[in-house]
Amino acid sequence: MKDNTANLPFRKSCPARVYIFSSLSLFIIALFPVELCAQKKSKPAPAASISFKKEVLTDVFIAEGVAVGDVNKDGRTDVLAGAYWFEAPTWTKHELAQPETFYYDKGYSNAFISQTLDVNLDGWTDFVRIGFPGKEVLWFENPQNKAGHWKTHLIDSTLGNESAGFYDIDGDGRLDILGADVKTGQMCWFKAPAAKKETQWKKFPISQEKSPGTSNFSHGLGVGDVNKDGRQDIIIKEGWWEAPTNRQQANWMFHAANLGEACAQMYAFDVDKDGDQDIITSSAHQLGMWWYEQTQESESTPKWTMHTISEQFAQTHGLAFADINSDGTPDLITGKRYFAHMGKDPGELEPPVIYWFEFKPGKQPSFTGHQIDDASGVGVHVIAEDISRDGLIDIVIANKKGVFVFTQERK
Ligand SMILES: [Ca+2]
Ligand SMILES: [Ca+2]
Ligand SMILES: [Ca+2]
Ligand SMILES: [Ca+2]
Repeated sequence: MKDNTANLPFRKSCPARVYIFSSLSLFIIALFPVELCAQKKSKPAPAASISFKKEVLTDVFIAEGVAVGDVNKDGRTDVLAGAYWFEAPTWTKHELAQPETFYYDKGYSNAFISQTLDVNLDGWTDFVRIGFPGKEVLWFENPQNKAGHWKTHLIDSTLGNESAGFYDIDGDGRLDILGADVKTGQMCWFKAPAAKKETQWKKFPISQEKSPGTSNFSHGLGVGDVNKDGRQDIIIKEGWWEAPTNRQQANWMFHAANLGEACAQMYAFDVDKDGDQDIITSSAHQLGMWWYEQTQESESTPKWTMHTISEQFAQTHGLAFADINSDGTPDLITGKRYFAHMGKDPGELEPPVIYWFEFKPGKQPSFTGHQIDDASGVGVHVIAEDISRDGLIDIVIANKKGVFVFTQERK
């Protein structure tokens, strides 16, 4: 059986940043040898020994999504959200674009799922920001420690699906963008520029026109190797597209499957350890976190059976899958997306919690919830990466409550 952890869309261990900036890794190692070598090898930890130190970077609603990366090349991981970046370690706020005012009970921001990437390969990490669903996707060029707003570049004027995001679709070690062309109804991926001074992203539609999952407000999207052929497939709640050898080709084969209600990010993992991939999701606006067990209905038709993971809180519109306790298996991190529909969703006025669910796969898989906080929640995604660079996964979120860093600590 293949190592499932190799198939995660977001790498589970600490050197994620080195991976993302693979082309710069030698440079970074040369610059910060002590920093990287100081990362301790993390050991499996009981949940009772794990806690999180909360830092409030702002309590103003500026974004629904967030990104992390070393903006100023001082060897520390900074946080980027909306029109700002927050400089570690004291989280000094800097404008990177013209801010706007957003109201938590009247609407949304212009900054949804976000990511850092050295787009133009100049050695400085840039900021890529998906806007309101169906609106534009922008990247902001890092000004290399010079003052002023960052130069803004348009990647596409419209991108649909509320979980459009950043994945390495073609497996070249560099993140791409996955989302929908709402005009044609095609699922597409955008390949980041691969050469210096190149600024254009190349767009590759992979589905037929008018496919499911491709409207502005479609819910549920993820990447994972569903058929275990070593290639990352694209998953929506209506089924999955099988990645061909050449990811740039059109019309990937679609396998219809009922993977449930409107959800957030979707992950493929062999939850019950029977050798086939199952799918993990969480409800975007209602109540429920689920895994869909893959069984064989007939020789050629898989059947997907829903199992509930938790019904502790609603509006789990962002779901991360990362190894919090260092036991080698990714865990689930989610929470309530506070005021996701301006107070109209179920459980809207309950505390905006954030939880990690300790996941033990097996014939009787278990997901044990541990509360991290009750006054933040999640946005449209959750960053689960080692930002303090000690080998332990930390959590960063932006939502209508503000921007928050939760640094993992162990007793
Ligand atoms: Ca920094
Ligand atoms: Ca595959
Ligand atoms: Ca399975
Ligand atoms: Ca784990």
